[in-house]
Amino acid sequence: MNELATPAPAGSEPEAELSADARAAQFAQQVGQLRDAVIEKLTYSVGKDRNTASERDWFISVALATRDHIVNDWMRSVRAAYQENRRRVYYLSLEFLIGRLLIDSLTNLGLVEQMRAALSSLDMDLDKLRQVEPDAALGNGGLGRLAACFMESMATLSIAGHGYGIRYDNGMFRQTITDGWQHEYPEDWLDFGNPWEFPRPEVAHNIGFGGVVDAMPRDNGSPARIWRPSETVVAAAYDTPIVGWPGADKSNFVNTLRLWSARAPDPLRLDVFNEGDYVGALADQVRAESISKILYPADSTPAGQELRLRQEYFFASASLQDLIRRHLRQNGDIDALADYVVIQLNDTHPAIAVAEMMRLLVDVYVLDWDRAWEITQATFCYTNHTLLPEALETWPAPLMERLLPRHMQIIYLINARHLDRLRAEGMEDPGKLSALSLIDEHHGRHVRMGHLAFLGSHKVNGVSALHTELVKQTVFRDFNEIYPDRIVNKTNGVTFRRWLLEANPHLTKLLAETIGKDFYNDAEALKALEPLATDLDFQARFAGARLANKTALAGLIADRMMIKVDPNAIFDVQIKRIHEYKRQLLNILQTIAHYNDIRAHPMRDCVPRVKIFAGKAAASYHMAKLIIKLANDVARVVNNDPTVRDLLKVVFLPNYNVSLAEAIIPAADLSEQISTAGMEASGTGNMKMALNGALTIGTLDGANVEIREHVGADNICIFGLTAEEVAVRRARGNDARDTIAASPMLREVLESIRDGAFSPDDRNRYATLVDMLTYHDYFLVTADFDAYCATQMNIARRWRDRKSWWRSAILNTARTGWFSSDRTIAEYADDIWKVPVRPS
Ligand code: 26V
Repeated sequence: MNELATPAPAGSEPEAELSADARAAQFAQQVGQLRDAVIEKLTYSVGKDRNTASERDWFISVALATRDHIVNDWMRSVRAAYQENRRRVYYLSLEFLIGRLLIDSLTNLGLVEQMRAALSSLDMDLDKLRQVEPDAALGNGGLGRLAACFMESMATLSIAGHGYGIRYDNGMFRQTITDGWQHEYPEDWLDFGNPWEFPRPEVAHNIGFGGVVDAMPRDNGSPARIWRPSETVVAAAYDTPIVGWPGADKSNFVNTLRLWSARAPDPLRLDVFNEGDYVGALADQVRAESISKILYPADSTPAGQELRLRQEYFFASASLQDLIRRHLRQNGDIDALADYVVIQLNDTHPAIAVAEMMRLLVDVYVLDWDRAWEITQATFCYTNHTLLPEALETWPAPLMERLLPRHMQIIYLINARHLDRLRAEGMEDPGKLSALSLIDEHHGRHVRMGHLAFLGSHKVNGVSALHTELVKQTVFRDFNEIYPDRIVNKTNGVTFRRWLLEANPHLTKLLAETIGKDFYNDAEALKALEPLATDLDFQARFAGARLANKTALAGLIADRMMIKVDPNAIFDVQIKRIHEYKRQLLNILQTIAHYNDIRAHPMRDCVPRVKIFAGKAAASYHMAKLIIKLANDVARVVNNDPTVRDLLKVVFLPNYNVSLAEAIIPAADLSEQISTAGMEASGTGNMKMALNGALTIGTLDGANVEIREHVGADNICIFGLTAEEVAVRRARGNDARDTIAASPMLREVLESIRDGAFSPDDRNRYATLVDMLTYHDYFLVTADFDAYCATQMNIARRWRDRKSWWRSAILNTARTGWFSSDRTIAEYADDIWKVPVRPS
């Protein structure tokens, strides 16, 4: 299936200097070596014979053979960073949504075809084996996937970057859909071992919790504080090498993702065991290890649980201890920390690191407070990823006092100094002072982690131009007035290796044949396609590559869902977490309107469409789960209605993850980015689909605004209220009843849902949902409905004019080079981190 997965083996093949014969000889030699290596791994590492090995055994052998190719480059990269005494970037993130690594690693090593040939000589198929690898799903959605793209781009740009996170035993839950309802099951990515990681049992740090803080007299008069934790957990390191795309010198830079696993200091309490309490003897171990047991599977609702705070502190403390130890080993001087270290906080999840850094500098390394604060601020930077009020983390002060008593003292002290300074500068307004305080006193004391992250950092960034503006105007308005230079924008990006070269080999091959391979190294080189946008021959080939992807996806849909879809229909795709603000509901309502229209006008010539949905709902998010049920109910009715005659199909693909995204994105014609304006910080799926030649239907939200600027207003379909209009509408109080009354189409749709047309087994199922839309339409679904439907009709018209459609699609691919995460990371490096990057 995937014989085109041939991004040039750039890593290992100095093409320009070698003759064709020499290249062929080198290729054959690599194939032979890989074949031997795979057999050796199968025999001596997996302990299996060729005849009895399962596909999983083969996958592990192939991964281990691949890993060996990474290790030399890895050691060279580590040595280079050390010898050049590079300034290091530490990316602290509770989530890394990596997906599979086999093809990713082989691509960047330039060994895809060699491995394919090696395996085929062993009667094995690389494309089959790649499917065996479980996804590393250590993230919820956009924020975690961004961290994974950033790791790859940092390696690509030869930045000495280290990722720090948690090695969850169970990542994002596995979603099944039964009878239309979502069910969650634990995910088991580690069950058969993880061939990419290196356990580092010698790298372990003690993490304290609870206890008391003692004051001890010191020579200089001010007492030293000694924290005596009541509980200690050990953080044990596991390293995964992250290979970058090769640079101009053809070498691969390799960075480390270090994930922490929690251990009890003692495996069991022997005294308790000896008394016969076998379960009690293990209690400490269970409690300690629960910290790295499971990823919090919510993407915005506050966790509000002690375990989440324990996770945050556990990984923040382990990471700071680790990086300080590395710094001291190399530079010896804690005072110079900020010269050699920059720490990026991925959202507020690691924000407790600000207080931990102060504790380490003041209590352990005995720096005076002011100097410690200078170093802390010069070291940290913070990225905000959401304005949703429910996602802005706060922790109850009593919980913090109990779990992290010394940190709470430090936070109070940071706050006192901060407020004193504001007062000294003339701020008197108690309302302003209370808004700027690290402590929210409104409904029981809470620590505002966003405020702590802001104050402790020298740069704070939003993730798209619009989002950054809104960050300045809303959550950090008062801070922005006081520190006007601190907030900057860094529009997100995605790694083109995974999201174009690996996910879409058909298109990649066509592009390489047409404009050469420059875009492998520099995404902006895709611009060379622009003149071909109206070339009918190229259009046909472009459409052909896309049709191959759509046919493959149709096969996947048939296999998994037993639904037959026509690859020539418009593939209209909405794939992302299920959330009211992302408005899957708007899409479903329009689907029903379209269905009604087909039935009302059976003779009308209509463009065939396949509506494809995928995404997970947080387990406790009832409305999101009801939206999934509605999508499935609508799918059942529409797909089984013979009057629809295949003009409309609705598919909800279960268990959305990185690998499923890789199958869907290259096959999307239409990319749904329809959030309530002002609510989607950036989006990154929008970039991936545009890059692969989909047209976007979207609101002026997040990075859609910049996608429009880049691809041109003619090549994107924008509709709906703007962020400003949303704010005005909400301020004046939005009453959907008038809107519904004014739209016969919407009325009909809502009535059919309310009357149980899609839930004959439970006619009341959607009563609350319709009520919500009628009386509390906070996300303005009804307000944007007519504009959305009109835009969808316009899209059908555009689809009929295929020449114009392909022109727009090609221009989307040609003009989205700017959305490469290499560009984003180069901006971070230049503007925030102050580290050099290797030219492509
Ligand atoms: C918040 C929480 C709250 C507590 C429970 C666990 C949890 C996990 C994650 C989050 C953060 C959600 C924020 C997020 O994912 N933002 C997304 O970030 C993307 C990358 O910048 C961006 O493209 C999306 O627009 C934005 O929604």
